[in-house]
Amino acid sequence: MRNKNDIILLKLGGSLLTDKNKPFSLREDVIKISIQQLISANEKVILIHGGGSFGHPLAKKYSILEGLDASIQNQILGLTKTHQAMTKLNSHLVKLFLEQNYPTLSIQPSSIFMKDSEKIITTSIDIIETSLDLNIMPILYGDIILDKQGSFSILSGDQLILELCKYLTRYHISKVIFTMETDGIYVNDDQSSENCILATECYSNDLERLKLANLGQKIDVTGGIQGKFNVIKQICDYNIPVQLINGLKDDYIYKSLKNQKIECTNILIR
Ligand code: IP8
Repeated sequence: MRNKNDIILLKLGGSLLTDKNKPFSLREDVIKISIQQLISANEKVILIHGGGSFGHPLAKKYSILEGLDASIQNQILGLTKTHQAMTKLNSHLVKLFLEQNYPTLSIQPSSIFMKDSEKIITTSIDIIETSLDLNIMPILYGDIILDKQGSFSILSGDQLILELCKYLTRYHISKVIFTMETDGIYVNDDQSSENCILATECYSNDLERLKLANLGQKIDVTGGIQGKFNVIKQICDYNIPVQLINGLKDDYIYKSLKNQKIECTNILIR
């Protein structure tokens, strides 16, 4: 049974919500179905979404991840445009929730997080906790992040989840769910490089050793699957289980939120 302070962190991947091959294009049907499942589940959730074809093309064009570089023309303008693109995607999602009378609040990661000598800091985590107290679902997203040394970078949705795991104190995170376009992590079985199987259970400290099947994962500016593994491992170090689920399959988001059985990858803590 859930405790009243239990929450779930759910990440809707950018490649699920948008068409990554076409800048600024939404996958409206996927978005609507995902939102409907979240509303039906009606669990205490913090929703985090990725950048997809909104944030990534601009971040790449202006090398935002790599920080301030005077040789890149209009980089500062590109930085602000990257943020603006993310708020556009975010407000679309918030609007859809509100149209269904589901209270959600957009919280700008670039306003509550900063970097200080590579460490991510915040003084505003209580905004998120107070929203949860009020039964409002906070919606955050991969964003730009400014640093105290005068540069900037990207705070990916995955990294943001890790920071929430670190900083949330009044709420207990019962699990983190990452939605993707496959059922989870596929690995090659030992005999053949052609046969790949779904890893339904995997210990966090075995992630690096997995013989991953190449399913043509799209690489984004924030690190692709290896970057995700790195974050997952650190989330598990906080004793929080992680589930990688297929966001395109019927009711999987709902079922995962309700702890019902689905075909997916569960990352276990040893
Ligand atoms: O899609 C990246 O977030 P992600 C956000 O979670 C930007 O990696 C601004 C590219």
